[in-house]
Amino acid sequence: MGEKVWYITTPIYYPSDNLHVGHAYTTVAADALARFHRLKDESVLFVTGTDEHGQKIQKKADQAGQSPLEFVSGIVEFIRDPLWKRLGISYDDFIRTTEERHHDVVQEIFRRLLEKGDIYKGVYEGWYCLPDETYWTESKLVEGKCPDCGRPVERVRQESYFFRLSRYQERLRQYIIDHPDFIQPTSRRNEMLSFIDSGLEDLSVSRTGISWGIPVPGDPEHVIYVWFDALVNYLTAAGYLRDPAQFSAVWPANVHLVGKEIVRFHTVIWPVILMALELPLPERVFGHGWLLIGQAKMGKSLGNAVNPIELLDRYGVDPVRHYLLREVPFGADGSYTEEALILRTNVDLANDLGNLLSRTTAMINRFAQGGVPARVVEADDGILSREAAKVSGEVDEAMQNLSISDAIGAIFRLVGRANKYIEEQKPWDLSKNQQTIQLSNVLYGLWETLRVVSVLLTPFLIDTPARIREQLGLDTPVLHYREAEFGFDGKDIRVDRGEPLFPRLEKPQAIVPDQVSQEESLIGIEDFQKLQLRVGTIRACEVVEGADRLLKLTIFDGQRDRTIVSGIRAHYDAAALIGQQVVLVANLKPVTLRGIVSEGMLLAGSSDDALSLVAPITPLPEGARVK
Ligand code: ME8
Repeated sequence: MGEKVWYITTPIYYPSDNLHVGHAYTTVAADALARFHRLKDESVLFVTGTDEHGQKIQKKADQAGQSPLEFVSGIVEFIRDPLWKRLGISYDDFIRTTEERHHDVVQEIFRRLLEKGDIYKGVYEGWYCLPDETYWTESKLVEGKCPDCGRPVERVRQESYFFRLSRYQERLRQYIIDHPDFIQPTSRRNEMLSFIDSGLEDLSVSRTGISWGIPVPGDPEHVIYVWFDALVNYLTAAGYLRDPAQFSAVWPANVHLVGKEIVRFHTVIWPVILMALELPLPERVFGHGWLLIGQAKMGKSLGNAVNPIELLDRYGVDPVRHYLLREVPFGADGSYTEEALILRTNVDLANDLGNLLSRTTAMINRFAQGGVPARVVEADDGILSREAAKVSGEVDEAMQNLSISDAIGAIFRLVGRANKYIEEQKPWDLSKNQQTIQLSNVLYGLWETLRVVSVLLTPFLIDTPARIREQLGLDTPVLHYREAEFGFDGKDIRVDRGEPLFPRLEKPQAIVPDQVSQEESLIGIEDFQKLQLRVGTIRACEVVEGADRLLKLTIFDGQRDRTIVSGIRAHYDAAALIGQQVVLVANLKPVTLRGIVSEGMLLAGSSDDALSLVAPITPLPEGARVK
């Protein structure tokens, strides 16, 4: 038997409208997982697609004066290109439920279950939620409305085919108990267990009076319920009944990634269909949280959907992916705001990562004439190599657990550690003091860390890993996760000083400056020259007791240590500031704060809750004038 293919799916989306950032969220997450497993040399099948049948789509098409197939085809094309293409979605298969391969599998499954008696014909009388395409019994309604979406339901009475969920209630319950990883996160598992305990009734799996769907075999008055049709896509794409060799390599799926509102379909109806077919169940169904606008779910019908194409136009693919993958712990709900996207990009990508790269390449040019220095093991403190090894292990583990945001968090911890290492090691002093072996090791360590970071970021970001590597002088793509460890020989490699990786972004409202107020407050150069701004290095830092906003800093300004009291305590850990360079106003009249004489002021940028000290991008001698 060949190797098991790692099979991951997203929900197949309704092409009833253009997709929004919520759909991009699931799809980008699945893509990162697929890319991660490919980087580990596994064969991967990553499938996404569209759920094209059902009454809701038919109504939309009628309104647009088009046939349902015409109507959805335009949207589906747009989803594939430009939407998924520009987001870098590396799907292996895109399944449309209107394809013949799917039609045949759905009918065959229906036929088999009819034959087994797991599907039977009866009369359905109850409630139907059209937007959700879901049937409900009286007892499950909440205040007479759909318990999932809160919208009105309509009364229906019709002949229908039923699927015997009730027959499998106990078996399903036991399966979920015996397989603690089947439904994740755990909170969703508990919800499903109590749903099952409240009793499973047989499910109506056909409708009459609509034509846009797959007909029940032998009874074309009935079309198959759209959720039954949709769930089967996971089998169709795996080659079920069509390609036995592919199917045995692919099935069962490793992960069905879905939003939390459709976990029930995937962990009650879907496993029972598979049990009835005597097929193994997927390894896990992971129900992630929602992106919210304010308190409400971002959604097509709520009028608060954000168009991913606009974000891509404005920010480019990597800031958008980074934000979606990093901002919210995977599994939880989280608010979407454009301000948070900008802040994330500035802090992580422009500042931490961008600065590390520009400082490293600048120092290699300045102190090693652009050639990657060799590592001299005896003099190596191993700080960065150990941290890199630890982080690549953590990323691996987090990705196996689908903790995508934690994985990226670990990578940026490594970036942060390397930035701090520069301050600790002070390569400019090593150069001045001609400590050449130590200098080589430090520069090599920084270069290696950035190379490892380029490997670790490969599943998440599309262009950035190659852009980092280009500046590092590497023209080879990342091929394997194993490359995420120290030991690369940088001999003969020339480092390039390229463009900044990410420009710092302005807040959207700040992009258009207010002309009038700007002119009123213009100053001449002579005003600016009154300010003496100088570079200093923080030598000591402590909290000011009894003042929860203040830190007391000792800063060397090139001539002497001066004390400055600054209101930045909420934003910085005192110990972490030691060794950092800052810009200070050196000719400010001293003031006494909390009994301490403060001789100057630190420059910092701030907006709303964010604050960041201003510092030279590459280190400067203390006392250097800023102008
Ligand atoms: O449910 N936050 O399709 P759909 C996070 N066709 N994710 C969101 C989201 C949000 N605000 N909004 C949507 C269907 N999603 C069925 C699926 S599968 C056999 C059939 C994502 O177009 C999330 O993955 O309504 C959610 O489950 C999916 O889009 C719903 O997409």
